[in-house]
Amino acid sequence: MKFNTKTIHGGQKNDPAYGSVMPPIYQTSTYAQSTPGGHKGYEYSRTHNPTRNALENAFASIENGNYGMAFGSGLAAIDAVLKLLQPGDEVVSTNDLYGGSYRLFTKIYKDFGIKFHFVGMENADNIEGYINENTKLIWVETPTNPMMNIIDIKTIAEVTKRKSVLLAVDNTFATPYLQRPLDLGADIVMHSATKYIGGHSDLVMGALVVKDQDLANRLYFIQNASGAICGPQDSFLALRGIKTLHVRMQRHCENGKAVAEYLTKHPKIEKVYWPGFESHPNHEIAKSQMSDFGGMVSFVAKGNNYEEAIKIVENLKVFTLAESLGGVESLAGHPASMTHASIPKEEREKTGVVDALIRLSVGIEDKVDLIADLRQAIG
Ligand code: P1T
Repeated sequence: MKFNTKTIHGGQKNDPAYGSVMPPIYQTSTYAQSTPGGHKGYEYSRTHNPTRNALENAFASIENGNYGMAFGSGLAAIDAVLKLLQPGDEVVSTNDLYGGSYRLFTKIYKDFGIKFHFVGMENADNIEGYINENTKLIWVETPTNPMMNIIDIKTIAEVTKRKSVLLAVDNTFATPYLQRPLDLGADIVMHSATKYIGGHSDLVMGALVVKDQDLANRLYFIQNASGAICGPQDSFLALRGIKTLHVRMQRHCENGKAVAEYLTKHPKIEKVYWPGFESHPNHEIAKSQMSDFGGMVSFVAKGNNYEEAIKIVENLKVFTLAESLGGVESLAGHPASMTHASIPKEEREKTGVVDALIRLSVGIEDKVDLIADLRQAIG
């Protein structure tokens, strides 16, 4: 099945009870048993729920995996991956990543005896020097949030396979429409389904997809034992979101390109970060592992000035100043004070997350209105 068909039918079957085309919202915590253990495959909704299971099958299908898991947030999904580790284990992570992932790593798991190395992976060879016998996981975000760096998943996977280390890829920015990390050799793909997967800024959710059965069993055990699952209503919304992922992404890419090209020609803009530019340091890798360049664009106005950046985001009218991304509506964010505030200033500035940086999640409105809004806001 092609991707655009999988978003609608992948892993799905009509409901056996009445043939409903959409999986019903099974808003139940428990299931009747005729005798202890005499049930229809469902005992308790933390462990299994038919609506969530339908969504988990859809996740597995669109990422070309075998097993999907849905969680109460993207961070809950990352937390489940980290629970595969033991004290003394080491993780090598991209140095540019969502502030909340960095906070979970450094403020929670570091205290449980896990060591994190934050490494610029734009050159995949950089990771070799950080891998030792304690290394158990490589954590890759690509494109990175918010600097839009591109990491070569296939080359990193060759290293992790050779060293028997797990490779997890946060695919939130790209979505499986643009990039399928499991096909490139990753072991785990993770999503903040809050973003493009849900697509309508109306839910908070996380996802994991894997191919390997043993790894899936360990993660299902953690999902049930720790309990950070999502509810049936949100599962239904995410399933509905997935059905239009391909059409939404097409427009996100088209509008993202138009906005990036507009900004780069604007005399008051100094730097635009978007992997579709031929001048992007890893444009060739982006071209080889992604089918287009997505709807996320970051930029800095001339003078690299904090006050100027705040003025721009306050002036925007069609773009809403807000955390998050990936919804149909355009959003603007100020990473230094919002999504990446939990990363110390010295650390974030090393990767380019300066106080003047603005991040745009370009929505699917008419691009003429988006560009007009940027024009009036930049002045
Ligand atoms: O917010 P949550 O669903 O828990 O997902 C966390 C997360 C993980 N990975 C990436 C790449 C993310 O961007 C996020 C969440 N990011 C934002 C809220 C944001 O505005 O960047």
